[in-house]
Amino acid sequence: MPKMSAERLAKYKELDRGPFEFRNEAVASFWERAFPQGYNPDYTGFLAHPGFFQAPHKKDLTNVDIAMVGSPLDLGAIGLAGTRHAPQAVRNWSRNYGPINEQTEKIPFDQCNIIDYGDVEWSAADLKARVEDIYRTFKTLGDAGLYTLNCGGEHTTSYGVLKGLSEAHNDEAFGLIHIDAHCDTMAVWGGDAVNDGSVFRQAVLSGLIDPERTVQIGIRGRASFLWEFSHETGMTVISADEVWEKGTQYVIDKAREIVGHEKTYLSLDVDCLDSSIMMGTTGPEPFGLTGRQVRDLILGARGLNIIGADMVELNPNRDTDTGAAHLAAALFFELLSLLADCRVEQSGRLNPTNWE
Ligand SMILES: [Mn+2]
Repeated sequence: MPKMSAERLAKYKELDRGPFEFRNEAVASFWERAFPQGYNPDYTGFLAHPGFFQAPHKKDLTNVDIAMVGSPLDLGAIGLAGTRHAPQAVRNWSRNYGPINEQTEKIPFDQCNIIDYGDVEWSAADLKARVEDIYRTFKTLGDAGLYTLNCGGEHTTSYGVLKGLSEAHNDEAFGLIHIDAHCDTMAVWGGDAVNDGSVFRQAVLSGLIDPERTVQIGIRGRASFLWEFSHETGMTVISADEVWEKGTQYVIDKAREIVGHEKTYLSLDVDCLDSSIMMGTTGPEPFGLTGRQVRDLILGARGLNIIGADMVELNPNRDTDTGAAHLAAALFFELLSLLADCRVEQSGRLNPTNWE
């Protein structure tokens, strides 16, 4: 190899900068602002802010745009415990994600004032009381005008969230984008009217969501005969096969048409993902979606009036290599990014996160 010329060497030395002196001004200014407040680029060590994506942990809702909340509940998953540990697992793996969204090139913490509100506190150990606790928490957050991002827990948590937010929004019945292997619209079975297999039937019957503005995406599996209520009430059911055959863009266009521009909630059950990459869940199903397909569906919801979202059914007890939690945390960041974009569009202003 010939020796490098002095000119070339000088050129490369010119490009050698400090660790946070990025040419991308948005990224450089984020680090300049957030680093002194404890946001840490070293995700392996001690963190000053150990919440979701290092969001500040606060209960004061003044001037807050988005609250992330853990709902560690698994009593509504018939026969299987474990999802109560998901908020902890997602917080842990959330260290790997942020601050910037690679696709949109936006930094949620620069767009919106975001907090980790902590986990829903429990008043009793039984399912009904816990769903009421979730309801009260999200009513408080909705009343304060916040967008919410719930980390279940199993899918019953969505019922408490929807009830709280609906009341906070003048009893509005929201549109719903629901990504899942299962429609979760089965009848009462086993004594609990609201459980993780019936949550969206009960949400319709309580007037929390509008079935005609509901789209369910990724549906498949041995339980599909259970979802007659979805078809009969006018929900749009898109199977996982259809996502593969027609592509995510087709599904996004269809979903946008169905939910329109009224207020909409997005619910992501991680079992929408194929069981080869998602065994860490209550009801794993083969022949499902890839991480990239789900990411693209979330990206495609930009410009809609999404006022809240959740990710449910991650079960760390079944997640032997923690790969499921790792992937789930990535999708949770996509949901946070989506909510930040929607919030800025609705409010027409930037309101950066303050860790102090
Ligand atoms: Mn499911």
